[in-house]
Amino acid sequence: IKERTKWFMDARFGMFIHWGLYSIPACGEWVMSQKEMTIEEYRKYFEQFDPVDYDPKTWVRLAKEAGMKYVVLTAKHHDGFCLFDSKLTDYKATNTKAGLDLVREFVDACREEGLKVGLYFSIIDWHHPDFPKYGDRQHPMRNNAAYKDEKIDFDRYLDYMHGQVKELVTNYGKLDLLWFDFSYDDMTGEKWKATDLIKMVRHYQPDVIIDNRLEGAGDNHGSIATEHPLIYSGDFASPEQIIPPKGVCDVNGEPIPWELCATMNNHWGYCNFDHQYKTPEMLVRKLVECVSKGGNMILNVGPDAKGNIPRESVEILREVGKWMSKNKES
Ligand code: FUL
Repeated sequence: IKERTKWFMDARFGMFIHWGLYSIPACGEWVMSQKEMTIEEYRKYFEQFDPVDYDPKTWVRLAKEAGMKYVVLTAKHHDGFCLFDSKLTDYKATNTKAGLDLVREFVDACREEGLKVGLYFSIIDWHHPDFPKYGDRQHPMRNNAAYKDEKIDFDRYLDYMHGQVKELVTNYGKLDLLWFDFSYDDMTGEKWKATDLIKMVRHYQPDVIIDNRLEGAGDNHGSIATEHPLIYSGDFASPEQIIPPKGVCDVNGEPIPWELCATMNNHWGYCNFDHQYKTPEMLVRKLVECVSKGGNMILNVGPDAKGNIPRESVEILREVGKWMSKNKES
C-alpha cells in the first residue's frame, strides 16, 4: 500500500457533494444530456444561479456529525460550469449572482473543521466549444445535425482541461484527493493525455490521492482486477453503487484501496421528485460491508439550488452519525 493512501484507508467514510447549475432544474446532474439541451438553452441556469444559503461549513459539520472524515465537492461536473474561479473561462460561479469562488470557501471550511478535502473534476465538458459533440455517446448535442460537420480542435480542449486542473492543484493549497470523472471511450487515457496530467498533478501535489477514472478503468470502474495495467495509475478503484463482492485486488491478488461511491436516493445532483431514500440502517450496513472488504464508502448529498442539503439527507446522516459515535473505536 502506498504511503500516501494511508489516511484514506483509515478514513473509511466520506461525503460526496454534487452541486452545480443542475440543482436548479432539480432532476439530476445529467439533465443537459438527457434533455439534449443546447449550450444556449442551458445558460438560463447560469443566469439564475443564486445560492443564497451557501454555507459550506454547515455541509462539512454535517459530514463530521455523520462520522465522515473527508469531503469531495464537484468543482466542475460534465456540464462544464465551474464552482471555482478559473481564469480560463467565464463560465464560473464568480460570474453568477453568487459572485464568489465557491471552491475556495469549501476548501477553507473543510480545513477549519479538520476534515480532508477533495475535489471532483469532470474531464468531460459539455460547454467547451472544442469538446466533440455530434456522434459522441453522451454529449447533449450528440443527435444535433447542426454540429455534424463542426470542426473542433481537441488539443485546444486538452490545454483548457489540463490548465484548469493546474489551477485547482496550485491555487487552493494542499488537496487531499482528486476525483476525475471519466473516460468512457478510451481505455488507455491517451485521449485525455492522462499520463501527462497525472505527472503535472504529482509535481504540485505529491501526496494527493487520485481515483482511477482517467482511464477506462474497466468493470464498474475497476471493481474487478483486469489485465489492464493502467488501472494502477490511480490510487484507488471507484466502484459505483455496487459493492464488489470480494473487495478489489490487483492482478496478483493483492488488495488495493477502493471506494464505493453511492447515492442516498437514486440521483447524485439534487432531484426534487426522488424521495426513494435508503434508510440509515441500510447505509450503515453498506458502510460496514465496504470496510469489511477493505474499502471505503463515499456517500453523496445533492444540495438544492439555494445550497441546502435536502432535509431527508440531513436526517439520515444524523442517524448514521449516532451509530458511528456509539460504535467508535475507543
Ligand atoms: C458518474 C457521473 O456521470 C455521475 O454524474 C456521477 O458524478 C458519478 C459519481 O460518476 O460517472
